Amino acid sequence: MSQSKNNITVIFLFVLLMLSTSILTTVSASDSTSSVREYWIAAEKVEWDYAPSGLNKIKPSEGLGPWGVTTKYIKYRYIQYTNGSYTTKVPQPAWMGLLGPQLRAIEGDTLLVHFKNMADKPLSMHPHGVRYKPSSDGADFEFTNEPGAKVAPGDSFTYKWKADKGSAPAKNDSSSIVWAYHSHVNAVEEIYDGLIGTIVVTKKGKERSTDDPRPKDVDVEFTTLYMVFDEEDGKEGGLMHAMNGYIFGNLEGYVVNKGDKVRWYLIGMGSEIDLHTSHWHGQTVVDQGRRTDVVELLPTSMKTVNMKANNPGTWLYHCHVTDHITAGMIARWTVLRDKHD
Ligand SMILES: [Cu+2]
Repeated sequence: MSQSKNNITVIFLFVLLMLSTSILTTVSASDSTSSVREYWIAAEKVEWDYAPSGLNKIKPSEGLGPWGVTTKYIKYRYIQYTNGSYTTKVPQPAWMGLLGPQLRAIEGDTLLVHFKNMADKPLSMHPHGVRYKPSSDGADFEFTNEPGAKVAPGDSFTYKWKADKGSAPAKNDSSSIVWAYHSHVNAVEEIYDGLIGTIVVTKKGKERSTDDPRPKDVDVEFTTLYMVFDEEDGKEGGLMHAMNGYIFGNLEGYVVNKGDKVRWYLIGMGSEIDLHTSHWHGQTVVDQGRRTDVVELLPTSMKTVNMKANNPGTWLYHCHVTDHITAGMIARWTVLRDKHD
């Protein structure tokens, strides 16, 4: 009798062990499908030059006009560091210009964004598109009293943003989509300050690997922010019609190889004058299934379009609003020839 009781106990313990193993396996499986991605970002006060060459690189004979009287202004920027010691900056490609670092997530991931205010006024980080609690909204301090909504100079705050299903590409989207983030203590002032960057969310299963969240179905990704920075209270020479903070062809580095699948992330920002129409010479793009070579951007539009680069050459790439062409919202991009051309 005592033997049979022992057998029952052994069987019971065995079943319990199997159950607990299967529960543990499930938990670890769900963990392995999503990641926590950490970023260290500082806000810093910098001098910015909208035309570092000093030239109108599109029509040199015309010069920089009223916008060239001065091209240097004090701006604020989001700068990425490798870790919480904030000593080593993460380099950015030249074409990113004034843009803050591009954060990345795969659908299901959590972003832990450590923000340090190294500037001289209260600032924050407020994201579009991702899911967050009020404590990680980075806005509306006078209502919420949340510390992340107003980070004092010298202080730090960690935002927790989830790239859930509601952040990820939907049925008609590309395999990755772009969202903006910006400072939101005094949002209008701080967007013009230059405190703006992007988040790219890749659809689950479309990433290159867990460690490399870039979409696997494209070769090159570029981002362009179209915005008129108002530097002198509306005076024409201080209305800097910029692409990523550059005017008159000073934005450089949009270079691809013939055959590349290129994804363009386009952001519009600003006010009523910021009605922009992104236009490529030499190639067309597909915008959510629609073929075009002009993409409309209103303030805070966030669009993702795709291009198969197969027409070698160096081409204009600009806003097609006539007044904005005149004011220098224009750059170039290049498709390199291959040995068969
Ligand atoms: Cu424009």
